Amino acid sequence: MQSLKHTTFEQPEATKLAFENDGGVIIDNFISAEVAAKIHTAFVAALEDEPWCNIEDTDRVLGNKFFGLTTKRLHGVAQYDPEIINCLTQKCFVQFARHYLGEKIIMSTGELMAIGASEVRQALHRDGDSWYRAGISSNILVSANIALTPFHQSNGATVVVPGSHLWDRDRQPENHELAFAEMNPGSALLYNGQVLHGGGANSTDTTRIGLYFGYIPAWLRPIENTTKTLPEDFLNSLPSQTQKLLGYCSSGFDVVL
Ligand SMILES: O=C(O)CCC(=O)C(=O)O
Repeated sequence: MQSLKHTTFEQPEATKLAFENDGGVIIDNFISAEVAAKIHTAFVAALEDEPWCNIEDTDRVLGNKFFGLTTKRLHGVAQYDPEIINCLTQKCFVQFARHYLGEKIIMSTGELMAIGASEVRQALHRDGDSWYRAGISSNILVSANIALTPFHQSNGATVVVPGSHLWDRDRQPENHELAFAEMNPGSALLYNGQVLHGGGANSTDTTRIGLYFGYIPAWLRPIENTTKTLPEDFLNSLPSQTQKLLGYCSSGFDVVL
């Protein structure tokens, strides 16, 4: 089995080295354990209301073989607690994403990812494949999965294949090439859009919860349409730079014909 390196944002060179070599690195104390607990609490009611994806409901497209069946996903996450915006706009995270994606970046999506008891391992995949058809050869995604509960191999810690962002696309990993993003609440897995990874199997009776953010270059179309997932009043209340990070800004065809 492989392991992922742990660094902090106070060690920028070690962080970049691990990210570039392995395609993923764990940032210890990305936020404090107290802030992680506060954010976790903010999601409790919404998570309870949200059904598991294994319900029989043909209107729901989320519960499928890719996402899993004993998982819950929430979007529009920024509105749940002001600390979430602080995570997203955290200087070190934004600077890190800019280093790889260019000066102008936006959030592609924010997602609460809960993996419930008895969930099986998700298929390994590359998140950058969301834009696969665009045929872009460079990495266009820097993601963070912040642990809001402990992440262990046994309860669904994200499975990562270190180095696979540099592999030929059809190379499949052997079991000994997998690593588990084991971390404490408040720590985060930072990973490259080309690295193979997936939600882990949860053999415990607890739910593992991660808060995901992905940054992309501003010229790329994000996955999440924040004007649909976040209330307009909330978006209007944010500082303009935060609005821009969330892709909420007026642009587009503005020529008067
Ligand atoms: O929850 C996780 O650890 C990762 C989930 C994931 O990679 C996905 O759903 O695309």
